Amino acid sequence: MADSDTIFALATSSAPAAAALVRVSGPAARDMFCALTNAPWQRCSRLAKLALPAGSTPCQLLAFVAPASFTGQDSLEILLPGHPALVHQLQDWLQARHCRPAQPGEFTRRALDQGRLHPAGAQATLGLIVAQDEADHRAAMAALTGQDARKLAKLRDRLRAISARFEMLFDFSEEEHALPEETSLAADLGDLLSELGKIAGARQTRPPRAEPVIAMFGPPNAGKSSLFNALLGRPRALVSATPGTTRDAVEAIAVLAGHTARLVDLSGVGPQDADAGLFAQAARDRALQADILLVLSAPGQAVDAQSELETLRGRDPGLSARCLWLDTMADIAPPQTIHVELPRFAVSAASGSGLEPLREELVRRVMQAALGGSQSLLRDHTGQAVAVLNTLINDPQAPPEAVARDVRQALALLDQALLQELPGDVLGLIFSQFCIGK
Ligand SMILES: Nc1nc2c(ncn2[C@@H]2O[C@H](COP(=O)(O)OP(=O)(O)OP(=O)(O)O)[C@@H](O)[C@H]2O)c(=O)[nH]1
Ligand SMILES: [Mg+2]
Repeated sequence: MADSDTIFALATSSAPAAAALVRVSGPAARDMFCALTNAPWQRCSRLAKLALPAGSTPCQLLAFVAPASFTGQDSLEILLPGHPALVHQLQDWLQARHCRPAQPGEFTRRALDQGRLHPAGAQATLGLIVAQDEADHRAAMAALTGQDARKLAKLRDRLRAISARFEMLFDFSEEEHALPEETSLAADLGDLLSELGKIAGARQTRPPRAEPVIAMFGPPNAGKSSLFNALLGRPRALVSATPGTTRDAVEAIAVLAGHTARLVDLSGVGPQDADAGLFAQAARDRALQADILLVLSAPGQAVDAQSELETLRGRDPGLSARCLWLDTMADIAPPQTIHVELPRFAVSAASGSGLEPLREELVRRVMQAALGGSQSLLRDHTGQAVAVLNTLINDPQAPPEAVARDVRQALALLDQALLQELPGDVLGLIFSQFCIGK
């Protein structure tokens, strides 16, 4: 994947629309622009005509001269009528002119390679893509615009000053004037801690997963194995009308829109579970470990499914954030009218109805799980620093040398948060999660 290749990607939806935007980045962008407009290469917007098999097609060209472009390379944006056939023809046209389709995240990777984007920015861009709610969105924007980093840099300087005062205290701890200074330091540290806490965020975070686990959970005969096979695209698990068919968990790797996940089909749980609850208990344990838990309920099973969900929630109050509720067998009956406080999908493994929206939601959640809970190393490191300082502040008996050591450790964590020196494997993970065109 050399940066000397010229890459292109559709940046808008592939569905019919008023307009479509194709981005091009690399050395061939300049020649293409000059050939199409007879104009010199410069940052500008020009109208042009593309000679496509469908005929002469009007388009608007936006030229970005290196290094003043998103990728830092010569880049072109081609805006044309949003007809899928025309877009395909333009893509063929580009391939015939030494361009190749971009890999997922390749535009952002180039921006990073050319120094146009900070690793934290790349990560925040992904955070924006997978944002689940307003809070995620706000956090990703704060990271992307550098707002978090600027705030954190100031807080780190404050902590550095506090650290120096602690060191002095350590040196003069035998002296009388140490006591008022100790009180004032504790107060300053408390203030700082609450500011740092705002950046770290209150959200519970989970470590990144290479293969996020999606588990099928619900009463016997809820259609778990059928949905497992449907998502997998092949008949891996046994399906039968006899309740209690699945006993040991069945696992398989599924690729959902290019994203890898581990699907786990569990034994049925509830009043009619198999083998006096032995398999059901194993199923509940596995369900709690899932990154994404699908709670399945066939017509007539909602009360049982809900009571099982409550049992699990009793063991992990944070579980709801990882759960989706699926009303199965939508081809034979509509979803039961029961209130469920979870995102809800009506699906049919038999007819395939409702599977597409479910897949889209799963892809989003798999991307999030693959990256871990916070989607920000800056926030993760800040969170670790907050944890260190919290322990310290809650232990007033700690000897001054231990306090000074902990403050130094927190400082190092904040330095790391600001440096954002992402190891290569983390970067690879981030870019593999991007959609084409980003
Ligand atoms: N009409 C219809 N029938 C379905 C659908 N999904 C599953 N079934 C049927 O429901 C029965 C149970 O399906 P399974 O997928 O084996 O259910 P399960 O939840 O894995 O059951 P256990 O392994 O016994 O817990 C089978 O007869 C399936 O053919 C569906 O979407 N529509
Ligand atoms: Mg089964």
